[in-house]
Amino acid sequence: MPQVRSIFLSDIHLGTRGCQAESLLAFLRHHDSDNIFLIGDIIDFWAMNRSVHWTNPQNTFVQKLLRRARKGVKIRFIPGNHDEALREHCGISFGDIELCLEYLHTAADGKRYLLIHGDEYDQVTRHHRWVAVLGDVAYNTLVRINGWLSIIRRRLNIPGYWSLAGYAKRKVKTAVSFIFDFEDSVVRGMRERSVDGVICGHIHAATIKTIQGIEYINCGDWVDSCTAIVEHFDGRMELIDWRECATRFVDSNATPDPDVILPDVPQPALIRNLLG
Ligand SMILES: [Mn+2]
Repeated sequence: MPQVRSIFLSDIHLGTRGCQAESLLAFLRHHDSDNIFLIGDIIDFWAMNRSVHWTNPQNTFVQKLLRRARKGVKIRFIPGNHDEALREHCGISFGDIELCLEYLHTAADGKRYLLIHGDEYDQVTRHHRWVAVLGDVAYNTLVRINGWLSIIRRRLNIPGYWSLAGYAKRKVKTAVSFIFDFEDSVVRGMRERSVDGVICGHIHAATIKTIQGIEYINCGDWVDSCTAIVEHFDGRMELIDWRECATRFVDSNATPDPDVILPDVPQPALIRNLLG
C-alpha cells in the first residue's frame, strides 16, 4: 500500500563518487508511491566522461526503479543537463520508464505543476557551457573534501553531518545570489505557462515556497543534501530531508527489498541496452 501519491527526485548523479545511493535506497524502502518523477541529472554523463564510479547500490537503485515500473508504478524521467544525451530520446519509453522533456503534473488537489529540470533557466549553464563544467569540477572537489572531513569528524567522535558544499552554498555571496537569480528566473518563466507551481532541481537547494504567487518547489539532490519531495494523497507537498528523518522510520516498517544486486555491469553498456 503506497504511503504517498508521488515521489519527486532530482540530481542523483549516478556514476559519480558523490552519489549517495545507499541513503536513496533507504529512502525508497520507506516510500512506496503511485508515481515517481525523475527530474534530471539522474545519470551524470559529464562526470562519467572523466571517470566512472559505479557501485552496487547505484545498480540496485536502477534495478529497483525498473522493478517498480514493471509493477505498475508510473515512472517519468525528465533529463537534465548532465544527462542531456537522453533528451533526444524524449517521447520514448525504456524499461517501462517514459522519457519526456517536461511534464505537466496535476496534483490530487487539482493544482497544476510544471516539472522541469531547470537548467534552461540557469544563465551560466545556458550561455557558457565550459564555465558550468568548471563549476562542476569545483563542486565535485568540494563534495570530495567533505567526504574526508566527515571521516575526520567520525574519528574525532564529532556527531552529526556537516556539509562543506552546503556551507559554501549558503555563505558565498555569489552562490546565494545565484540561487536567488535562478529561482526568480524560473518563477518568471512559469508566469507565461500559467501553472500553479513548478517542481525542478538543478541547483541542489531543496525548498518549498511561494514566490510571487507561484509555488516554487526544488527537489534538492542526492550528492550532498539527500532530499526529496513527496506528494501526499490530498495533494500536499512535503520536503523530506532524509538525513534528518531517517531515524523516524524504524526498519521493521520497511517493505522487503527483493532487488538482487547485480554484479558490476559496465554501465555505458547497460544504458545502451536500456535505450535499445
Ligand atoms: Mn543540473
